[in-house]
Amino acid sequence: MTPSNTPLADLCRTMRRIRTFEERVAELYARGLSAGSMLHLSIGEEAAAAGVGAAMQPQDSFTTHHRGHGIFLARGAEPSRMMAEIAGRDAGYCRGKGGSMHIADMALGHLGANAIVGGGIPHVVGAGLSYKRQKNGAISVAFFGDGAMQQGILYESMNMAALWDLPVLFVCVNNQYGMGTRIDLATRSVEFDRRAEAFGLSAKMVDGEDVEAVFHTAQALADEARAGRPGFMAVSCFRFFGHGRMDKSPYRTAEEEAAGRKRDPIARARDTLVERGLASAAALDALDAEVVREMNATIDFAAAAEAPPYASMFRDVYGPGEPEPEPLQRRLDRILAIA
Ligand SMILES: Cc1ncc(C[n+]2csc(CCOP(=O)(O)OP(=O)(O)O)c2C)c(N)n1
Ligand SMILES: [Mg+2]
Repeated sequence: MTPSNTPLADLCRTMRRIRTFEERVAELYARGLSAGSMLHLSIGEEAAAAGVGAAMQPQDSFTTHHRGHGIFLARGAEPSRMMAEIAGRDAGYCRGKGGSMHIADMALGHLGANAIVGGGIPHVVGAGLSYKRQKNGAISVAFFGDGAMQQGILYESMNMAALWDLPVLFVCVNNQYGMGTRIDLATRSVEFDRRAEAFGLSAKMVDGEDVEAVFHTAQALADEARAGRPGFMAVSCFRFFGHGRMDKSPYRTAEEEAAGRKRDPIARARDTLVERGLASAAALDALDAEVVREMNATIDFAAAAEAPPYASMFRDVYGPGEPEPEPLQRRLDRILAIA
């Protein structure tokens, strides 16, 4: 049987594509080809992206936190254009000006990744309000980390979404850490669903090792949100590597890391497919090899792509109707005069 005939196989493949893509992102960084110094990998957290992403529809939109590569891939991003963006190339989704942490694409409903913890959350409330008025059947989904559970903007956003019956879903990817701070050192209450319920949202906690559970929970909450009952879900998972590429996680013991990495949603999905007789290990290996080929090509594409031309520095940065930015040469002259 071909594994792609089952939803679990599709979810497994999406997770494999995310992980392999991010392994290539790490390679891009190690080779000095990434733009900017910060890169955040979601390896270990793939079930949140794949499971919720699969429960969304083409008309839906979303925002992500700074660890959002996987979510965008799960929503149909073209990996080579993503890699080009992360490398700061003109062929990237934002012509190299967004990079890993500010990637966006209106065509795929990506309203923007955001480096400010909690920063992307209120945007989905605005999107949800517009969808409600347009009656277009779309929902808007905010993805954020457990760190944002301690940000006030989340509570203003949940309150407004509930009060106005907006088609919105809040998704907390709880990887147990905000940078080097373990979640129980950041809050006395880790029962996040109870916080959301207090605002009148439908709320669920789900195990991020089990991608099917994430998918089914997201589907149920997305259906409710589409009917004007906003929801919240927290996906519990483990960040396999450091916060950023330079972080060697000195705040975690080797035992904790080893135990955390055993909570691997991809290994679990593979085992389940084989146990249920839905795929052979050999067929899954062949699919993995195909994904590796696909993702290897993204590095070659990004490495060969051009940087944006110097003269385009301010193009696409300001919206139509916004005041013209100061011409580049004049700005440089002014800065040099001050220096
Ligand atoms: C408002 C704000 N405060 C602090 C930071 C610095 N910062 C960047 S990422 C991060 C941790 C975020 O943790 P979490 O939300 O759990 O996301 P994760 O990195 O675990 O995916 C912090 C504190 C920031 N970017 N924005
Ligand atoms: Mg976190």
